[in-house]
Amino acid sequence: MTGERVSIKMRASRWEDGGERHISGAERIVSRERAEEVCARLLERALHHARGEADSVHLKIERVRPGEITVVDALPVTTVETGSAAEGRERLCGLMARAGITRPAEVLARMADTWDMRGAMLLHADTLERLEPEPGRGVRATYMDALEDAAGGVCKDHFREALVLASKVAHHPNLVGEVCVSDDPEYVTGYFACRELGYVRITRLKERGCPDGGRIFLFRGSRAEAEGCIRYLEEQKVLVRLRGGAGHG
Ligand code: WAQ
Ligand code: MG
Repeated sequence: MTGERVSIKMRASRWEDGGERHISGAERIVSRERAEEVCARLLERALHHARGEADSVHLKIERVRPGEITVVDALPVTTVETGSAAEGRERLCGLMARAGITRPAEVLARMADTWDMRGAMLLHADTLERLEPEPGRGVRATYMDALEDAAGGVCKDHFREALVLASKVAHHPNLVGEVCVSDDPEYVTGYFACRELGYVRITRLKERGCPDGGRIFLFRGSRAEAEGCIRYLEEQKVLVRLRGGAGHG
């Protein structure tokens, strides 16, 4: 069903204040025939990013065998229209509460610490303890794509990529929610996602021009389960079935 595919990972960074600063990253799993074209597109994206010019771009291409891939369904999508960032954050807290997160405002406050992270913060949903092995980097969900091997242009399709990521994340039994705000200054739509509520877009979660953003994965379970969960996020190859229902328009 999935045929011969390759995983392609891109990350772009810049040297700033003596350190490496993350600009953008992407992960794809595409058919072998499309590998070169997708690499060219990701390179193009890396070199022309709203967050600035890259000093270094990494592209990693690996063969993926069909037997290694898990296929999961995309989360159902709904939208909450909000007029201001403050209203968006309030609605976000309400969604977290409905999903059984007991301290939503505190979770949201942690977003301030995701600045500059390449991955997501992994937070215990009840104790709010951080569970990432490398807090400065966070945990990056990788090896995922839509099952439908779509063409797509050079421009990033924020929604499609986020739905793929959120569907992979929500599929893990110990992950009970995800909060996301884009770090792209012009992209103000964010979301909350979990198995029970699906992927809930919030049309305004930050003000235009603001470069802050990040992700928080909410975890419930034991230490040992946290290790398994990180392995799943970083290593399990997942294709997300969009069922033709997702995508713009
Ligand atoms: N795994 C974990 N965390 C990640 C990953 C990943 N693969 N990719 C990005 N992040 C973290 C990282 O800290 C970024 O700074 C932050 O998330 C935001 O990433 O329905 O564009 O790629 O229209 O800027 C939401 C779409 C778009 C809402 C989100 O995120 C909609 C977006 P960005
Ligand atoms: Mg971004």
